[in-house]
Amino acid sequence: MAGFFITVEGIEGSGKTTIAERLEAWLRSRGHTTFLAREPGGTAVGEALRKLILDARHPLCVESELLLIEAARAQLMDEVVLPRLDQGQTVILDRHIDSTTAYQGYGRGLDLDWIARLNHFATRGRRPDRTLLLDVDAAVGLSRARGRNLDVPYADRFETEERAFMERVRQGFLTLARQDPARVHAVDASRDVDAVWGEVREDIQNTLPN
Ligand code: T5A
Repeated sequence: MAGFFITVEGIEGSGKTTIAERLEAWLRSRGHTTFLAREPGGTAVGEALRKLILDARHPLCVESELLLIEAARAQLMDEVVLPRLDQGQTVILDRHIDSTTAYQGYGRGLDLDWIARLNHFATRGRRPDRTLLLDVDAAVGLSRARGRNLDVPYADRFETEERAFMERVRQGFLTLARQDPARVHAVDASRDVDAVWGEVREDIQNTLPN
């Protein structure tokens, strides 16, 4: 019994969390046993690493950042994702391997081959069955994300990055979508939430095995 593995990707404020939650509720209503988690995170170890990775008070070198993200991912795959897929469940991740390629590779300039190898190592080679890339202009995404995060106790390090960085990340995601059109479906996420959700639902409806 093989489960189905969906990832939701995009820059900050593209609407990933909103869409991933709708997707999970919809799949549940159709009788799927689902599991939704965010990366980095999703396990006790992963959530502890997430705090370290996102805390602007303790700057990380880019190599440490990459390795901590991959460590959180390896834990999530081992503890949760792979066993649940083996049980036939539908797993949704809010960010996954493409975020690492886009942020640490295209955004921060780390070697793409290294990242591909680390992604493969951390996931044991299990790739998502479908990836929804919510594509939005960097300025729009950042303003949505900042609007929501004004009351956090410390600055989210990634959300203090400039627009130029986010634009490189966005172009990285779009390159990935072009390279792997059988897996990655890019959705125009500048539209209102209901329009974005409608396209996502239709795509998953057409992609899910019967
Ligand atoms: N990271 C992560 C890496 O660098 N490498 C990696 O490998 C991984 C896994 C944390 C950070 O970690 C970095 C990237 C990130 O900087 P995160 O927790 O997913 O990742 O953080 P964000 O992407 O910043 O999460 P956000 O919550 O800000 O963005 P979402 O999830 O894309 O957006 P969402 O759904 O929370 O919506 C944000 C706001 O916009 C509104 C929502 O209501 C909300 O207020 N909104 C819309 N408004 C208008 N139109 C729409 N279509 C809207 N959709 C949502």
